[in-house]
Order: sequence, then C-alpha cells, then structure tokens
Amino acid sequence: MAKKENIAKITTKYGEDQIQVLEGLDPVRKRPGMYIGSTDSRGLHHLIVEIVDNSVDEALAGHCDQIEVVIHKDGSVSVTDNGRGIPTGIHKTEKKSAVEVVFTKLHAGGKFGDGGYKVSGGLHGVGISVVNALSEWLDVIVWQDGKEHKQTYNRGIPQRALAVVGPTKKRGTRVTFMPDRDIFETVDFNYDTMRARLREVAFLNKGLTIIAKDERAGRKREDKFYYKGGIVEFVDHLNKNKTLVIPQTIYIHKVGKQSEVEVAFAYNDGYSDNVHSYANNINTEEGGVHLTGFRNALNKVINQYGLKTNQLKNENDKLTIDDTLEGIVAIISVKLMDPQFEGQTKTKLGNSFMRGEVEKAVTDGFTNFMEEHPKEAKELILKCVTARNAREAARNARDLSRSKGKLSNSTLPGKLSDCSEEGPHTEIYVVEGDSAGGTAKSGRDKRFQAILPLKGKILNVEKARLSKVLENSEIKNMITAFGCGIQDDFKLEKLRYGKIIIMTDADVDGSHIRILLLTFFYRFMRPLIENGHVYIAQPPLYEVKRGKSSTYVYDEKELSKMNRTGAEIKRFKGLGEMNAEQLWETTLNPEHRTLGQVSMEDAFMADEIFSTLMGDKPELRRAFIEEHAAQFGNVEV
Ligand code: TTJ
Repeated sequence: MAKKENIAKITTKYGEDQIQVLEGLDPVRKRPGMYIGSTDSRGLHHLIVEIVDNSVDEALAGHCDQIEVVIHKDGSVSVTDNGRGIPTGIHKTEKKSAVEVVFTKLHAGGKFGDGGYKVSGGLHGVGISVVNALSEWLDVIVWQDGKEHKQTYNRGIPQRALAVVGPTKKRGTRVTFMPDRDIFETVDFNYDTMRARLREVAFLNKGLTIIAKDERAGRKREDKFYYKGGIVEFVDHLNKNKTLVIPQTIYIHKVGKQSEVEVAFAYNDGYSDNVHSYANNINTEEGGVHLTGFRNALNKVINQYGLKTNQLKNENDKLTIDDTLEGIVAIISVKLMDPQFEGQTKTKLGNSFMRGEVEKAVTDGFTNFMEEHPKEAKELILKCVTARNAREAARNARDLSRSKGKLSNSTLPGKLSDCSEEGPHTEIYVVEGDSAGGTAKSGRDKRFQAILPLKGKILNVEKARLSKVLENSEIKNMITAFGCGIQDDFKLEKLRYGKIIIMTDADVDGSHIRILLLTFFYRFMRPLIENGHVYIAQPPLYEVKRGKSSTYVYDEKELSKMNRTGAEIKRFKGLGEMNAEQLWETTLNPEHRTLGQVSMEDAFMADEIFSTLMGDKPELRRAFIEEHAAQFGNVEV
C-alpha cells in the first residue's frame, strides 16, 4: 500500500522524466532479493560493500588513497573518499547530471570508467542505484573543481536536481544513506561485520587507508586500516599465532598486458590449509581458474625441485597437491578487465586465460625463491613429505575403520535420537551437554528433528592430526550421524539432514563449543557451510512473567526496552534450565524459533578466533577475547 501511494505522489509532483526514473528503480523495491541477494542482515551489509566498491574502483584507478565509513548516531551510514568525484556535468542523452543518472538508472554504474579494472560481477556491481532505491533517504555530496555539489533522494526519488551548495577546497565523494525499514528485516548495522570486510579491502589494496567508525551511543568504535605490505601483511596476520616452518612470506607480483597477479604465501606447522582467492577484490569463495593455476604451480615447483635435489627419489615418489598445501596460508589476488563469475554463488572466476597467467607467475617466482634459498627449500620439501606420510597412515586407518563398518549408517551412534522421516526437511540439533540433550529429546518433533548431545569441550582440533580427530568419540558420532564423510571423502548428497543446528548455552563454554564446531565444519566439511546447511539456534536469555503469561526475551537490548515493573524476570543460565515444553516453544518449533544461518564469513571468523584461542601463542588469547568481547555475545570475560 505504501508503495502505491508513493507512485501517485510522484506522478503529480514530477514530470514525465521522473516517472521514467521511477520505472527504472521500481523492480528493485519489488524484488530486492534479486539485486542484493536477501533482505536480512547479510543483504543490509551488502549495501555498504556496494558503495565502498565505487571508492575502491577510484583507488584502483590511482586517484584516491583514503576511504572513511561511518555508522552515524541515527543508524545511517556514510562512505567518503578523496577521489575525483562522480562527474557532475549534464549527461547528453539523459539531460540530467551524471550523478543523478548513476543514482537512478539500473546498471548505470561504471559507464564513466577510464578502462581500469573494476570491482564488478556476482552480487557486486549491481550499481549504486540499487542502494538508492532501498534507502529511506540518501544524500550524495561531490567536492569537485572548488564546488560542493549536493543531491538528496527519498526511496530512490530525487527531491531536486543536483545543485552547487557552496565553495570547497576538498576533492571527493560522500554518500550517506538510511536503509529502508519497509524493505529490510533489520536495519541495525553490525560494526564487526563491516570492520572485517573493510580490513580485507585494505589488505588487498596496499597503501589505501580505510577508516571505520561507529558513532552510535554506547557502541563507539574506531579502526584505521593501512597496510604498506598489502597481502603479505594479510598472510602474516592470518599466521600471527602460528609457528612458521620457514620464516619468509613469499611474495609474487606480475603485471601483464591484460591482467595483474599478486600472490603471497607462507607455511606454518599446522595441518590444514588456509587459501583465499580474490578477483578484483571480490572474494572468490568457490575458487576458479586463478586458484587452480596457483595450486598446480605450487605442486609443480615443489616436485621439480625435490626431484632435482634428490629429496624425492623418482616420478612415483611425487607429492600430491594436498601434500604441498598442508600448513599453507595463501592469498591470491588477481585483477583483470572483464571478470566472469560462475558457480552457484557466482564467486568462481571463469576467465580461462587467468589460469595460465597465475601458473606462470607462481612457477617463475617460486622457482626463483627455491633456487635462492636452498636451506628453506629443503625444509619445505621435508614438511610436504611428512604430510604425505601422515596422510597415507591416516588413510590406512580410515580404510580399516570403514571396513569394520564404524563409519557407516548401519551403526548410528547410540547417543543419537534420530528422527523418523528422511529428506531435506529434516534437522539435527547438535546440543551442548547430555542434560540439555535429554530435554531437547522430549521437547522435539521426532518426525523431523534428530538430537545429538555432545559432551563438554570436544577436543583441540588445531593440534590434532586427522587420525586423532577421527579417534575422538564426539567427533566420530557427529560424522556418523551426518553421514557425509569429511575432507577428500566428503559427499554432500549423503548428508542425512537438511539442517544442522548448533545449540549451546549462552555462556563462555557455549561460545567456545560453537566456535570449535564452526571451525571443524569450516576445515573438514566446508561444503556444508557453502551450501547453507549450518545454523545456530537462538535460545532465549530471559523469561519475563506477568501473572500467568510469559514472554521470552532473546537479547539484552530487548530486555532493556521492556516495561518490567511488576514482572518476574528469570534468567536462563543454560539450556538445562528450560523444560521440554519451553524449549520446544522458544527454540525448536519452526513456527516460533529464530535460526541464524552460518555464512562462510561467519565460519572464517570462527576459524580465526579459534586459531587465536587454541594456537601456539596463549598470551594472545586473553587480549583477543577482551578485544572481541562483542563477538562473543553474552560472554563475560
Ligand atoms: C570516474 O571517472 C571520471 C572521474 O570520476 C570517476 C568517479 O566516478 N569517481 C568516483 C566515484 N570516486 N568516488 C566515487 C563514488 C564514491 C562513493 C562513496 C559512492 C559512489 C557511488 C561513487
């Protein structure tokens, strides 16, 4: 109804041209999901990314070196850069300012490009007009040629033409927007989410300064990101609590005619690999040709050098790609003209020529490194050979246990209370503690809900070999119950449930278990997360009783907003304090519960937290927990 009213107003207030504009953006408001993926918190934060990408393009073109992103007191967000400013002149065919065209026409972005690499593709690059359409209001200010230009829009509709509002000595662009409450499920920006993405952008663009600020009452934060060393510092950051096999972070940079390749990597003494690839600053979560090129080159160089120095005996003694990846932390960042993004989430780079570009750059650069550092080269090959030996031993152990039927469905764990139905609508709750597990078992709908209780602290996956992980009874139960295997043997089609739901207490132990499970999934069953199968249950924190009626409250903020006079407030210290009926009503019943779907970003963050908490450098732990107290939710540290 509200949307209809809008159209009527505009038709009378503005002329033909504006109706055109309205038609231009109307589909965006009708189907926001088509343009920004979703209207949940993820989609909301995507608005910021979409704006920042414009400033990053200006930085890539070499015309800006500072970007500031601020969450204001009123909840609006502004992005400011010191670039050349969006062109303010009148657009020839559209007969209005170029600024207005960019903000009101779908896909109008990028038209003013000067041939550089642009951030585009996937969800990105849909254009700033999409952000405009989904904002209650949006202000754009351009400082250019001594003048400050300004224009305001309401829900995508210009309130007047772009106008000069005063003189200025500045240069750049500022966009401030208030996301539309009618569109988004939530308009509450999360500083940590924003901070993580901005830090990533700063790592990927050496020399670029990015300032992040939260100015909301009681939530004040500020960070400044500037990395002279770019992705080398990114790798060092990811390794900061690890022990390195060789001290160097290897850096390779090659500028070609059509593209640019930048790679940094280092080896730690851990057993998993941590490789992130990017194309034009976009995280290519599904990998693609640049990743393939990197992995092939790495393997080729190590095998060639190993054979040459007789550390490997013959062709049959060659190392696999997995052997040469163990313990690696790598960032692969490529820039190219027309990136093609493929795959389920459009995050897989498809331009096939990039495979050769990366493979050649890495083969040359890494061979040089090995030739110039024979002592380190020897260490690296030794490490890969050890990895191969351990892998073979683990495979033998696994084959053995499988042949005994230990990992087959025929012997589901005794602790599992399975559901009676099968199919994508089924769910498994992985519950902290036997007692909460018992309550959940009585409270669930057993047709489609399975319960698997986990005992206490599961184990330190960081320090454990694959074979050790498999020996742990809690992990074994989980793997058997899920049915989909792990790592190289992972088969998504064998997953026995549609949803995997982690349910822990709202305390320190609970958040540790949650982080540990997410890290385990991220490292050993990554497709579970990539395909959106993993969720976090949200049990209530309080019960507010008034006479016979009860309200359940899920966060502190909600409680502080309530009128509590005459009410009896009960804090649930753990899941165990709820009875079966309460647990069903608040946390299990799909009609009433809230589930948080775990994204790759969440899992990546969990992995980072986990590494710090469990890593080799315990002194970093406390500092880290204190710094990230907010992320731990209701944890008292
Ligand atoms: C493009 O090439 C001609 C000169 O101006 C270039 C340009 O548009 N630069 C530019 C755009 N810098 N910053 C932006 C920009 C910044 C924000 C915050 C938002 C948007 C939509 C664009």
